[in-house]
Amino acid sequence: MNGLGDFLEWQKNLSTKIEKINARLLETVYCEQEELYSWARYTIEAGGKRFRPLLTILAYEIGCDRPYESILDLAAGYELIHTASLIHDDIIDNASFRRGLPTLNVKIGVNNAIVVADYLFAKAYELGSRYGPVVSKVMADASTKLAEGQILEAINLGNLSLPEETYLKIIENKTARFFAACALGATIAAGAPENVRKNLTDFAYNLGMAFQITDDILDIVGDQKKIGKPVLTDIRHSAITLPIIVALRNASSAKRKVLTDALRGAQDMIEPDLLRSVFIETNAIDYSF
Ligand code: GRG
Repeated sequence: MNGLGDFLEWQKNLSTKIEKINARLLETVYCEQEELYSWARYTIEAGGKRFRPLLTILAYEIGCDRPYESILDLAAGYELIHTASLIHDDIIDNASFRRGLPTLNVKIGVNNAIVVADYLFAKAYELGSRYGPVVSKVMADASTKLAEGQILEAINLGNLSLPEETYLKIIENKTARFFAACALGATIAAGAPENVRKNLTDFAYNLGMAFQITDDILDIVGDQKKIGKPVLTDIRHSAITLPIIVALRNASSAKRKVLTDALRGAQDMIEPDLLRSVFIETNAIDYSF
């Protein structure tokens, strides 16, 4: 791929790529156990942006001239790890909505949801193993970082003095390193030269950081229909994100109290518009965004 023209052409074929990713995901999770298959299908058919598999395909196509169909297994593998981790995340948060539908924990109960996620993880690593030990390790390392990021976030829930560097470490592990692994795994599979691997991996890492910060902003000002879950979900779970760190730093004491009450789980006291006004007045988010 060379230049903007090629990228625009690439974008035109996006829906075909998403259809192929979806077909590969469904083929992969097929099994004889009827309930397991239908529950795995439910999570896959719920959709999602398919950002990670698309990034995997993009990096592969930049890395070599072979057709992207040969990287679909790896792309699907990354999406399965992502989907499985969201199932676990929803269990941890006791969340009710994901991708615009009831979460698996609500639909089939926590115990079964845990097993469906475990099943998706198993299938994902099997797909990754088709590209050899080096690519498999890249995939496994990304999962390790995902777990580290999740735990670092969990132990800091409600920590009103969370340093910005710790927040950045959390999102690096939860999202940026995973994006970077998509690009690295794909370019290794493509046999791309070292400089191409490095540049694409760095690009994906930075994209991941920006993606997660945007995700954190959308938790405050997003549209529930577009983000697929209620707004202010993170705040209700006392997660400390970048807009919160900035707002806590800049708020007057009255506004600070509104925010700290919300973060301390005083659920009944959350008035969304009042809470949003804290972020706008403290310049923590630009509402014209
Ligand atoms: C993989 C070993 C292992 C453990 C998992 C539960 C857990 C540990 C990690 C969860 C971390 C987490 C919640 C990451 C989510 C980050 C994120 C930006 C989610 C939203 O991604 P989108 O917007 O979602 O791409 P869609 O639904 O579009 O796919």
